[in-house]
Amino acid sequence: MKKKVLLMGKSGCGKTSMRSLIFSSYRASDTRRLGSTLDVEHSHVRFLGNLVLNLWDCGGQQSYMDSYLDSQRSQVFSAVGVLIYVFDLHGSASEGENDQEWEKDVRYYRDCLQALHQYSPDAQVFCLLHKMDLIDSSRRKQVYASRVKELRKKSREIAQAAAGAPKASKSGGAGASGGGEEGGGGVGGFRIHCFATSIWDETLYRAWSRIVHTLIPNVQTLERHLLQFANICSATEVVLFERTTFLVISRSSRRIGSLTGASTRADGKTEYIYDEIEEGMEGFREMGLNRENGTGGSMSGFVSMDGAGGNGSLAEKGGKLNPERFEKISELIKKFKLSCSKLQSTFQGLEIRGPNYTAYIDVLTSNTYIMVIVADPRIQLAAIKLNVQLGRDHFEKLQAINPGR
Ligand SMILES: Nc1nc2c(ncn2[C@@H]2O[C@H](COP(=O)(O)OP(=O)(O)OP(=O)(O)O)[C@@H](O)[C@H]2O)c(=O)[nH]1
Ligand SMILES: [Mg+2]
Repeated sequence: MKKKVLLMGKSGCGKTSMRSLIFSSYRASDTRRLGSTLDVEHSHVRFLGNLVLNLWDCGGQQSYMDSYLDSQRSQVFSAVGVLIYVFDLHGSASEGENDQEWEKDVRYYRDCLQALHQYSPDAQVFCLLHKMDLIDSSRRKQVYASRVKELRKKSREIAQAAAGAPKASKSGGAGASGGGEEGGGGVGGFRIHCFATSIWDETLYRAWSRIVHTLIPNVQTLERHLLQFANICSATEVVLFERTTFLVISRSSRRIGSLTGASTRADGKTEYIYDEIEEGMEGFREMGLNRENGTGGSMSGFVSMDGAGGNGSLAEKGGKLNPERFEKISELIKKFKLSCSKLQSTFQGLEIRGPNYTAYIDVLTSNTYIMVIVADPRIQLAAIKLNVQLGRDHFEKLQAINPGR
């Protein structure tokens, strides 16, 4: 099953950088030498076996943008699964002359949304408010909130205008029900999901994990089986990562009934909350400390998992679990894998034994890694390993029979 993913935004906003970090073996600092993308760069990324992401990295220079919206309109905006629109907050975050940059950006965004409405009315839209690390930490929250408010307003206006206007003829006709859906939904049109991101910390992994999460077929089934596995292992938490990107695919927790950013439905299935009104500041998280301007971007220092503190700690002060802990692990393991490959060895797995927990990361299926966290000191690591070994066939089959949507 193929899903077309459009990556758009003005030139230099960081599209190719984020793609290279997530899907290729780039470090954040490597992106400084990237050149501007010419026209559209296509790549196919196999994700979880039968899901293939057809990524369109659309060069953002003005002449290209104009051409996507005009002569290439139907070709670019047809059959889109997800539009990821990247905004460069740096340079558009302060009032005054830089507002013109932001307004121009928003105009292009609006035009793209209109085209998407016309050709792919069922597409999901993600807005990444990027380069957050370049915004003064005291202003990030306020800048994010005001920009998101404006984007939501614009998106609603476009939806309402489109709902009022007669529908343009669509090439495939797949969106014939789009107008009715918008009307019935209460909040018209696309639901836009916003995230504050930076290539220098885990926020990028968080946003992309949420994006791919919406594309994975039958992810709820996977989550159910994962919860069952957690119960069998007496594990506190079990997390599934995609093997090459290390994006979080699924997670199950026995400690916390309802996961951060997710809700558990009456039928026991877990779903992310992506409601436009409920979302609020959902996409915003305070960023890692000492990482401004990329100075602390490399994997430096020790990461505590038990709340002992320190920058990059996976627990917050007072022992409260950091909601971003899994994305932080994605980021760290990805960097660790790169370091391993520099030493011409391959990353296979990880065992961490602390006073209050045991964490074990290992390959589960041909496309996934599993992380099992056990807090019960009576559970032996050997037992966890054996359970992972015994679970492999089951999860491999589950993945294989997973029908496409
Ligand atoms: N500080 C900071 N710099 C970033 C971030 N993301 C990307 N950059 C830098 O932004 C510059 C431009 O990034 P690109 O990824 O080439 O931009 P692009 O959107 O692909 O640009 P076009 O291909 O011209 O459309 C590079 O020097 C990156 O290192 C970020 O989160 N923070
Ligand atoms: Mg580019």
